[in-house]
Amino acid sequence: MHFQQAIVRPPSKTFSQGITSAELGTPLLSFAREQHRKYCNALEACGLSVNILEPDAQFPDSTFVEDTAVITRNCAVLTRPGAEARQGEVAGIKPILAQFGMQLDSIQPPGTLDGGDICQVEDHFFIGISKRTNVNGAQQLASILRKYSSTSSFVELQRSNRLLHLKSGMSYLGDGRLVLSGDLLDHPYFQEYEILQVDEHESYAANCLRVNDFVLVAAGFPKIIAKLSKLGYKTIPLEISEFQKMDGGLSCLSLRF
Ligand code: CIR
Repeated sequence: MHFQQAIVRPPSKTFSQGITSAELGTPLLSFAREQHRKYCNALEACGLSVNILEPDAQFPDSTFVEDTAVITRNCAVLTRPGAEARQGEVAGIKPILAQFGMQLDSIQPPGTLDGGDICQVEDHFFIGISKRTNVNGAQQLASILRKYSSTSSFVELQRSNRLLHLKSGMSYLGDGRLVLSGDLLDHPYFQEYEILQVDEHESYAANCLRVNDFVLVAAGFPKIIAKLSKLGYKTIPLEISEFQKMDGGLSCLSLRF
């Protein structure tokens, strides 16, 4: 899949008041802003035009834009985030999607769905059923995708409390290759793919991001970076410690299309 555009929203002054269970300490806003700037530079280096929205202090987690929409080749689906405090973020992302002329669908109550639970593998969508995405939300997304001839399957995350979202534990690299960590490694749905196993101590790095000719990967995880390099991928390691403190990963900081 070739990406041309990204949408991001830098962290606002309320960033540290967002939801987190990481217990890694309070993020420092100046570091977070700097890390976010470098993230945007990396996306540009991958050939994307980066559309930067205004920071939104009303929603501390609004920098994690990926959770507010699912963008596919044919449509964009406005989500209904599972954390009530985040539901207002969706109205803030709608105008730019409309500006790009996207066909908009949306998840309705009682469905909840976070973009971080959606892992697209070519024309198939794995949808994590998590603390944030419920079965009703997943079914709504599946039926929207069906309208455009895309298929989906549901991946139950309940047995692994460790993962906030499906993509906290996996990524699709293209070329039929999945990066997987923890319980997801044994999941029957994934056995038909070539699997890159993420070491237990590097599980945070499972959320890496293939963008055109590059793979963005969290800095400080040498084993997975070595595996990616061995397969010929050009990696861009990025320091994102301040976002990790707020339970966020690389993919959740942008919407790509
Ligand atoms: C939250 O708990 O909703 C945010 N603090 C982190 C969201 C991370 N999003 C993602 O991995 N897609």
